[in-house]
Amino acid sequence: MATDLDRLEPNAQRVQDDLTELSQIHDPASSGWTRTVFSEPYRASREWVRARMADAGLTVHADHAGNLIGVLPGRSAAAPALMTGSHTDTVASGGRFDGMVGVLGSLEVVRQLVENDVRPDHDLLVVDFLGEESNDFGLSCLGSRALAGALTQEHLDRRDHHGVRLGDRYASFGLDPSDVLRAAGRFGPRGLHRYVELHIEQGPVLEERGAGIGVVTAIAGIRRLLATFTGRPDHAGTMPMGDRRDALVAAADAVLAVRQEGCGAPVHGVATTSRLDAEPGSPNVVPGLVRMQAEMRSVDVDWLSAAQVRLTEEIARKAAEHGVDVDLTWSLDNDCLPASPDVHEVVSSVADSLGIAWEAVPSGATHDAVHIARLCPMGMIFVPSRGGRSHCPDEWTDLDDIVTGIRVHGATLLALDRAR
Ligand code: HGY
Ligand code: MN
Ligand code: MN
Repeated sequence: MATDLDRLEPNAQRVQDDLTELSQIHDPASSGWTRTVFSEPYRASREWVRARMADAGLTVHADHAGNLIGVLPGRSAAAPALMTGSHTDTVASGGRFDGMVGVLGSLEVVRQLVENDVRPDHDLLVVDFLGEESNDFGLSCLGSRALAGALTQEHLDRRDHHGVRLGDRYASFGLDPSDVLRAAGRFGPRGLHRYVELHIEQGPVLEERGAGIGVVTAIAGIRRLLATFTGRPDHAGTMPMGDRRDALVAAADAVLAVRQEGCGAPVHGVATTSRLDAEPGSPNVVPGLVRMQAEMRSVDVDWLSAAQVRLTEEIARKAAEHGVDVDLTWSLDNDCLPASPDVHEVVSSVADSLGIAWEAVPSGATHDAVHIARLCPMGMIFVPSRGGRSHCPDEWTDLDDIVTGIRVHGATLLALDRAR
């Protein structure tokens, strides 16, 4: 499948320099690397990315939703565009590779194409999507969601723990919320041909199986839970144990119920409680109010739906035992989505032709690809994560593995360019 053109050799030192430079733009006050959406470090990093896109030979603009879109014009004036990219925002105290490998790897592909005078038929769009990481609004993939027409007024009206609206955060970042809602499909008049994204695996499978490349089979669906437990505040020194309505004890049972569901999943399925806020939080007061944040994920949508029902019943039952009322609000972050078989076939054939061992793997992490899949057939290329760790300062992928991923990424884009 691969031709000489596809053996474009990434410049490893240039990739390393880009990763190093971008990782230096972060919030110094926190451990690891923090560049969360709408933050000042994130604002600064967007300017750096925009400049690197232009240096690579792309014509760059920011769309209404805050996505940075770089265009490498193709030879054909009639063909739909090829799209690739990822994100450069991080979780709080995150790592240096999640998302960055996809954006900077795509820039290295563009530089190889320009330097070797290889011009695809299709326009090539390289996108740094705004705000891929889930945030205080419980919503991941803000930019790709908007581009795919899936960001709604309800989303913009969501409030964070401090009561701030998402729409107002956009405005504080210089983006008009009403424009954000009109960003759908505004990347070119001829639609999209294919989308492929390069990303770190963020799990242990490739390393365990000694594979250099993961070909993603599906992206997990995510259901998010916000639970509010209302008990009764009492004096911690005088109220007898049997007479209490302790909201934090009810929440603790719910945390264990979430974990039990995740551990009981028959196929890929996970469940996590990530936050408990107890009030009043005084050492001598029985907690009267607790807010709990949790999520469940799986590539098995039937399990996900059944688990949501079981968990809702179990949490309510346990809360009643403690005399605590509970309000459960579930939301869908994204549906489970299979990758396109034809893009999957191209990636695996390219890896085979380059003699690179690959594995078909599901993605427990969500990605911008899950939203762009609304616009065209999509696929993803994974590179190994050391120890399967991610969303933490220890997140690491060897440069050699990143270069291998870029080689497969570039050859895949050229193969998709030839695909009708
Ligand atoms: O949450 C995720 O899976 C992704 O890292 N935003
Ligand atoms: Mn990511
Ligand atoms: Mn992430």
